[in-house]
Amino acid sequence: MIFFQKMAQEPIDTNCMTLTRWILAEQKKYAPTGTGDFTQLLASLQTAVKAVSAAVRRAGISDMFGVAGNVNVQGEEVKKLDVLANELFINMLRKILKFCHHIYQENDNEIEVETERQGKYIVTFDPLDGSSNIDCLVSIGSIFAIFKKPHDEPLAPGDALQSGRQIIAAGYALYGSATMMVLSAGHGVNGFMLDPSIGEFVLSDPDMKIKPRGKIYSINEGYEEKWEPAVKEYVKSKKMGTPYGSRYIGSMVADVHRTLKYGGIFMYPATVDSPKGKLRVLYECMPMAYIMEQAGGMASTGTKPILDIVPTSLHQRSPIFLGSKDDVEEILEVIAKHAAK
Ligand code: AHM
Repeated sequence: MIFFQKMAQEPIDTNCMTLTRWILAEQKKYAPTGTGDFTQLLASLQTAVKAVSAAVRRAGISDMFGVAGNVNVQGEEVKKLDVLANELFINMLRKILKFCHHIYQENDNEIEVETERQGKYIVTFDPLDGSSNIDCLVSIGSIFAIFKKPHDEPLAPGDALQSGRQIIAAGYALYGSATMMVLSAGHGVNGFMLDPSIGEFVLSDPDMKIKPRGKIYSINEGYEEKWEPAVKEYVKSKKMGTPYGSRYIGSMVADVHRTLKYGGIFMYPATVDSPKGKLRVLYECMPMAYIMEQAGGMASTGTKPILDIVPTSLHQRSPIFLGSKDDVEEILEVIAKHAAK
């Protein structure tokens, strides 16, 4: 039997809001007399994300999986995907000479930028989060936050150790079944889908809001024996009555994006082995907390908002509970009850 189906012709939006247009419009709206540096910084981040996305999509056939320094069948040295992503972010940011300093995950050293290149901003980023998922093709992502340089003097070590309340923009890119960039510059959250046919991010999810309560909890349950009693009690309660669904990808960007879209709670708590949790404050917890708060959700360490942390070291970690307001408040009540015992 042969079926014939007329393919529905997708209407072409000849006036779509691309991320580039949106960035320019935001600058006009909120900083009409600005120098354009911030716009250029966001545009460079966008370019880095596009380049990483392209690398992720062809990683398998380009032999970029595996260990750094691998040699491919042609005898050429192949960069591992996370090394490549890191270099792409650094080079895109460095090129524009507008940022001053960035803190990233793949190396324990900050990148110091020559004095004449120092600009007004500090960027913290994780170029390829969820790297343990690379080789099995599970979604991975990039995360970033932008702070202002706190003074006009040359940068000093520690200038990046600012409270999350000083963030001026943050976001993430998810390399999933499509590539999506979710961004906030302090006036709500917008999601842009990469349209591969034109190579542009197009506004697909305007003014994203998280539901006040969801039906999904997300945590690595393999560590249950190592959790504090409050977390054990809370997770157990989510399995009673009308149980919540359980979802855990193990890529923070993917888990947070699902939480933002469907509601619910994502948790990476402290464990006996990691009393400060696993996720890094400056380039994992804070950017995601900023997005969550801007979308009407919450993000907490268990005792205070993530954005209230003033880090004392660049690679500081924190436990994190983020997502729908009612869900996060519920676990905070359980934690407070245990603390009062
Ligand atoms: P990575 O940068 O080594 O990939 O670690 C960060 C990732 C997060 O994306 C994710 O939320 C978490 O580690 C998962 O950790 P675990 O495997 O302990 O559940």
